[in-house]
Amino acid sequence: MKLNGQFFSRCGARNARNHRVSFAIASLALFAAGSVLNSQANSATLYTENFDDGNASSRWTTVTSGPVSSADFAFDYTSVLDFAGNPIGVPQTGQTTHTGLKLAANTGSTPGSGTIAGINAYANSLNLTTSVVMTFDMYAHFTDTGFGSTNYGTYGFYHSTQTGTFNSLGPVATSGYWFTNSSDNGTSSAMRALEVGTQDNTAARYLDVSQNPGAVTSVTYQSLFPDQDGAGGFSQAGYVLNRWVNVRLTRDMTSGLVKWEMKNPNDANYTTIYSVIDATQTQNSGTITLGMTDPFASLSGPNTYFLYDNVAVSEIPEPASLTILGIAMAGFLGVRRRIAR
Ligand SMILES: [Ca+2]
Ligand SMILES: [Ca+2]
Repeated sequence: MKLNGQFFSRCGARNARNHRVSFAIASLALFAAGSVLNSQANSATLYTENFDDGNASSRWTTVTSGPVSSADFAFDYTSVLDFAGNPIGVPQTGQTTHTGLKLAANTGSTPGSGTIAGINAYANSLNLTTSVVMTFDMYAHFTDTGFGSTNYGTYGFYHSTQTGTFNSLGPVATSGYWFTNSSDNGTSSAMRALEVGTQDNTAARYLDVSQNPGAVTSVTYQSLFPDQDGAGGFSQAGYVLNRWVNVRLTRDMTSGLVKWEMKNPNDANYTTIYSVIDATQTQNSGTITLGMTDPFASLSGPNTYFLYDNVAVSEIPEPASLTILGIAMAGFLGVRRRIAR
């Protein structure tokens, strides 16, 4: 080892042994540091989808239930207006593109006709097997007076199958962690987290100790998403209807943490909507999904749909590597102290 030789040629004989130990441990520390850095660099991003190239439909598998559901994987929202007639804008600061995924369920033009329906898109060629963070942007669009406004965004990760929709208020699908938020307060629970088909109704695990942002005690929900139209029904305090929302899902397989967070595009920090330490962790591989469900037979109008954009999945570095680095650094510093005496 040439570097080793050069290093020791400059060392006095008396301290050669200490220096050799010091150098070996320093090398280990540097190797460990390099491993961590490489690990972070290599594993930082597992998946991205911005829908901007127009070919995203080939990269996702769509499953529908109900006869009038649709997916547009190259939807241009440049000219989409909100309830007040203003452009909906973009969900990320500085974003210049306006192409995303549009999902609709139970959509039609005749109020009064309709059926409960769901649609989910699953990313192809993605198999999450480690701890990850998933982020995406969502807009629950509704400007159809006279039609049903209560719909749910449905999304999740670690789905070992690409079959099954989240239909009505429960997933037909048989795998993964699911998260679903009502666009407004049309049901008893707007925020629902599920493992496979089992909904977690432990209130303490949700923001404001409630799954219902409309409850008078749900002050954080309502300050997070303030009402935008006063007495009007196109926006209600605490609900995601008619606004861009940044969503973040976290799964840490070491601790068992499963966390669901949201924020407005201009917020500095996410707000935790739901958090649990999953002791059993039975859902340990699979892909991601984005979806929409209409849990009521009343029809959704032509301007009632969910938009998604800027999907990304990053791996959480394993803490074991950091532990190795810590041990190595402690050993290195210990030797340094002994030499200094
Ligand atoms: Ca996009
Ligand atoms: Ca309102």
